[in-house]
Amino acid sequence: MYMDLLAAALVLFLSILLINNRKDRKKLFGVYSQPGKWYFIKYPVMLGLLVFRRLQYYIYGKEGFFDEKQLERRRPLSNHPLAFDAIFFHAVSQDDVYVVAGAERRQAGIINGLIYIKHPEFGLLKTPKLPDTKLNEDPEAIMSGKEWAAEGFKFTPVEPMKRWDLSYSGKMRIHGNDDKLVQVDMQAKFVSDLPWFIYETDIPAKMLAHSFAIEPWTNEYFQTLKEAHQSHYEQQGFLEGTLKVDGKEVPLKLDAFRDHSFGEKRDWSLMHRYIFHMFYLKNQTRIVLGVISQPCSSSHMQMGYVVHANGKIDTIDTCDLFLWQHGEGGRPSDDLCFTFVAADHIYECKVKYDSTVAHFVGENTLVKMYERFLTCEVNGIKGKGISEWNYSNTNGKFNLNQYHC
Ligand SMILES: *[C@@H]1O[C@H](CO)[C@@H](O)[C@H](O)[C@H]1NC(C)=O
Ligand SMILES: CC(=O)N[C@H]1CO[C@H](CO)[C@@H](O)[C@@H]1O
Repeated sequence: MYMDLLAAALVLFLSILLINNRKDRKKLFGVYSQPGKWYFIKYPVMLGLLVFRRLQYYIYGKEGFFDEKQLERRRPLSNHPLAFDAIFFHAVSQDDVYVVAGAERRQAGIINGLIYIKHPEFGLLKTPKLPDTKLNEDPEAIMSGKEWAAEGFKFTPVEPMKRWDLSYSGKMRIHGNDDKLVQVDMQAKFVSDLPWFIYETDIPAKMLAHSFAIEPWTNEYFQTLKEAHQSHYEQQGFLEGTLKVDGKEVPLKLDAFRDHSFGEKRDWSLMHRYIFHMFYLKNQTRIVLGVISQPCSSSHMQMGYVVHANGKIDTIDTCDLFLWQHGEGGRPSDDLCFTFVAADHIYECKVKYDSTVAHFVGENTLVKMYERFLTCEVNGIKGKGISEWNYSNTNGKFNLNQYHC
């Protein structure tokens, strides 16, 4: 008995010695961490911690855990200079109509806001200050505390997880024809009966555990994890309304997506880069996939899900879209192929970017965002979509002047 224990201790000691002497793999391109020698222990530990933290959520469900009314309103900004409260809308139709609209509330009545509308009849329209996104929030909106409004646009939550109203009234610029201004009036509503998806608890714990387990664990690292906390949820739905350009009116009827994020601080300078895809297939299946690199918390994290026509959500479990293989030099790729697995089903995606526009956020120099309108094919089913390629412009790692749009 005694000898057995001694032998076991010896084996354990020698294994630790052996593993500890192994070399960790270098970060790819100096940024992207790879599973290290202790990954096989770090992963289950992290998985355990995450599942434990989520127990309450697993027991009480989404409704028992989150208050929809509280989520679906303008959030008061904390005192932190980088506090934020941001909403975003995407909408797409199979006949090439696209709407992108976003508003990020910041301190001192600043909103980073933008609208792009792409329509076969009118071309690609953009709010006049783009590529600059810094706008002044409407004083009435600050007073009422109900909506996100600045320089012509207004986004208003009407019924939690059911309806938002969007409007824009003002001039817009025609892309590629930069001096031409047109008068645009858009009245639309985002409506939905589809489930919402909240990142903190709906991303599979396995995916998160993997992303955290590949990073070096230091005190500083866990501190950052605690501080970098943001809330983010998304919902699929439909955008319906009318668009009037220089007096000519057309109806809008699009598949749509929206998100809402808020938190103590959003520091765009911590981000390295990310690619985000949103596919709307002809058969009403929708796919969301983000690959994000924020080295202080996770240098490579993948997250996404498939929403079936009946509203059922399958989360993505593995994916072979790696940031460093696409556009790491600062020039977004013209097309892309990758695969992922959700609910044991393999999806093969082909993406072709049809047109791209760019803008800046964060005092206009911190982040360069490419907003891309695309055609896709997933397992043979065609679709349309929108992709965002966001690059941090602070670390000087990218040459961001290579792509003209
Ligand atoms: C729609 O297409 C996707 C991708 O090919 C497929 O996974 C999904 O099952 C299809 N949905 C229906 C209802 O056929
Ligand atoms: C998914 C995501 O974080 N997208 C961000 C890309 O950049 C815009 C700013 O233009 C943000 O508002 C989005 O939230």
